Amino acid sequence: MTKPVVDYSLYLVTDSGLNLPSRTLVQSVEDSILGGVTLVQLREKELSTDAFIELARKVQAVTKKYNVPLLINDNIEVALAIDAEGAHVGQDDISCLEARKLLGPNKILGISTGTPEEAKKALEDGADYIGIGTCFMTQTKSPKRTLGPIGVRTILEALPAESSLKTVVIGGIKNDNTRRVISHSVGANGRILDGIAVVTGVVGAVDAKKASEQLLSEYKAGYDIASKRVQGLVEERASVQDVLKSFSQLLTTLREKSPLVHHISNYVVMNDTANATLALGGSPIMAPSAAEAEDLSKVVSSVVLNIGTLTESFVDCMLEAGKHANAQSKPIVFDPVGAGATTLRESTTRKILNSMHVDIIKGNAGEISTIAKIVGCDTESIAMRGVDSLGSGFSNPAAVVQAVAKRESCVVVMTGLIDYVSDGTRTVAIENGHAYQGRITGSGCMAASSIGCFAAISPNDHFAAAVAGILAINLAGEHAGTRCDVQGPGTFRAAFIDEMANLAPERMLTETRIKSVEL
Ligand code: 3NM
Ligand code: MG
Repeated sequence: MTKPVVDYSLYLVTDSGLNLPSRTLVQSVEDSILGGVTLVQLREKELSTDAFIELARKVQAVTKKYNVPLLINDNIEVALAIDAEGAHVGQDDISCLEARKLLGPNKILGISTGTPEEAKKALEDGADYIGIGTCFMTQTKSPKRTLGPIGVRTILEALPAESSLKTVVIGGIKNDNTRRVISHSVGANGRILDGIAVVTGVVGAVDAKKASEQLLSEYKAGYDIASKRVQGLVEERASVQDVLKSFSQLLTTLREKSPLVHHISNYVVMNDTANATLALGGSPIMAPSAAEAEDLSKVVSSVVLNIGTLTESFVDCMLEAGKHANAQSKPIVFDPVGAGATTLRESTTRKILNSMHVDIIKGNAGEISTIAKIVGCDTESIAMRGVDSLGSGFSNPAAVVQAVAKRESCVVVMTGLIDYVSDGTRTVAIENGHAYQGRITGSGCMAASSIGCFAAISPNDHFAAAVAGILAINLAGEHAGTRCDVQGPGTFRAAFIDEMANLAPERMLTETRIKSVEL
């Protein structure tokens, strides 16, 4: 017998304890195979070897009927007794080398891994595939920590691009996160996950067939996006010149449409960000309650997440709002205020980036630097810190912004004396602005609101939205800062809001100082 060829796309891992009482485990396995499950693992932690063999034979009757490979969790004796297609072992079980010895060369062998080192060892030890986990919190196990797509990506990147070791992700994989996990975990080495391994998402579903169909279709959609990313296939993008031309039109549209912009903001700037939104032409809704997030996602046009004055309830609300905004395809602007300052802020930033697709990230040099670290972007090699005359601390801030944007497939804005905006391909430096903006609190948060307003009316071009948002704020800053009635930060703050409302679309183009950066 030769080693079976395995399709890992949708890997069902069973759990009798979680199986709904309305059907037998065997029935639920059959239903899920009919829904598209491509590989089954029988995972029984409580059964004696004899009882395990008895159940395995029943399950095998079904998997054989549909020609789907069956793997046995942990117990090699059971795998051999029923001549299953292979086995899966955990880090605390029998070693991969031992398991291989017992199984022989023609059985499928998989091992659970949670670190790059474990993944590399699995490859050396002759595993056919690795389960990468735990991705998200799960009731099925009690994980010490979760990896998220960012952690999964780090493990994929530890593997040689050309190795034949297959990879599946496990832990909290559901219909509503599969696409993002697959598309977002693509390694810089071009590795894409070969499948998703699911327990509750199938075993706990009322209709296991339908749940499997949906999961498989989400996996395929994610794979599609991922392979386009690997091939560098990006859609045609407007040139920076065209973006600039559209800028005054965007402001006009913003005022005509007055879109609702959902803010989960902080106590210090809530009033300023709401007023800035209004002054620019949007309609702010300040709603920091998780219970409102789903309802709001249906009526708002964009979401701004700001992690200043962070509390646990803000975190819950942001995660909930992000999930629903993604589901409704509403753009998300993320303002990682003080991201590196505390453990809570750093872990929240990681959670946000892991659990939703953020469309635009806006931060200062320190915040973007923290984000670069979280997403595994090697800024040291792109631009040394501490040798820059422009105040960002990076010798080549534009390159850092572009690299983070490329890595996260989103638009990144880094504010400072000069502001940088990049979508990973197009990168610009914006020189407009006034020193007073740095002397009041909330200027940066208002910039995020401004970007949120423009993203609301430019849902398909977030780069244009970010450029327009930054330009609008900076031009208002210049107008206010040079007014003769402005005496200091206090009067500037009022004038700043006034000048946002006074922005005239037709003047905007002539005043912009923006440069395309070629890297
Ligand atoms: N192994 P669910 S997580 C069996 O991290 C298993 O190795 C994991 O269950 C690992 O799909 C996990 O219900 C449970 O979240 C996955
Ligand atoms: Mg185990």
